[in-house]
Amino acid sequence: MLQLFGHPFSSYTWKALIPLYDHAVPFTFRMLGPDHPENYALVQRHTPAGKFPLLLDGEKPVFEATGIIEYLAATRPECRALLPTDPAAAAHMRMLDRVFDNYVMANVGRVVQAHITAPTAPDQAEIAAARQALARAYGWLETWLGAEGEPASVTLVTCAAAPSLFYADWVVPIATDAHPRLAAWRAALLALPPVARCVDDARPYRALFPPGAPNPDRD
Ligand SMILES: N[C@@H](CCC(=O)N[C@@H](CS)C(=O)NCC(=O)O)C(=O)O
Repeated sequence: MLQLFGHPFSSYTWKALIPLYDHAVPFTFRMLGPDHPENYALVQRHTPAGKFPLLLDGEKPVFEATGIIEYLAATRPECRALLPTDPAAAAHMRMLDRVFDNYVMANVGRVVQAHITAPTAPDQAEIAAARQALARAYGWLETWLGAEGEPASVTLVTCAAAPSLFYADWVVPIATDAHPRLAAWRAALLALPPVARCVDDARPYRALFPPGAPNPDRD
């Protein structure tokens, strides 16, 4: 039996949940939070940085959201399509996965971290630099979508893109005039049933977003 350790508001937990939900893979969700110190202790024991999500397949720990998706694709026949079988196409998808982690989610993380570090006086220069880097990533993604079109189906790139674009839009809104393809793709991603489920399950936790979350009705 699979166990996934994470939190419903965590973008990287979503990244691992999306393929599990999409393929109806049976698993037990192990919540991280003050009520479950045992789950926290287990994540600390099994992962190099104490970060989640963590997947346990029996006794085997699998960490890093991308690592979990790769593991599901490799070990579960129903998850095989998460990565293309053609090696060059798979390499391309892995490259795109890095774009979302390193240039979208990482810059959201910089803004979040600035607010955690100094809640009453966050470092405005750091926030401005992160927002600028995020806007640059939007420009690249808009051009990429123009060249390749929206990826179909739920794959590694969908799992990476949906949570990172969801939260990025809270930090630097993806304007429909400047980035129409990216805004449309974000909306399409949020309409996918496994993504919509993650968005809904996270709604009660929006107050946890350090820079301040938008209205609960706004995705
Ligand atoms: N590179 C990791 C990043 C995981 C990560 O940053 N997780 C966050 C939650 S979204 C976390 O564990 N935060 C708690 C902490 O850093 O102590 C992955 O892809 O899984």
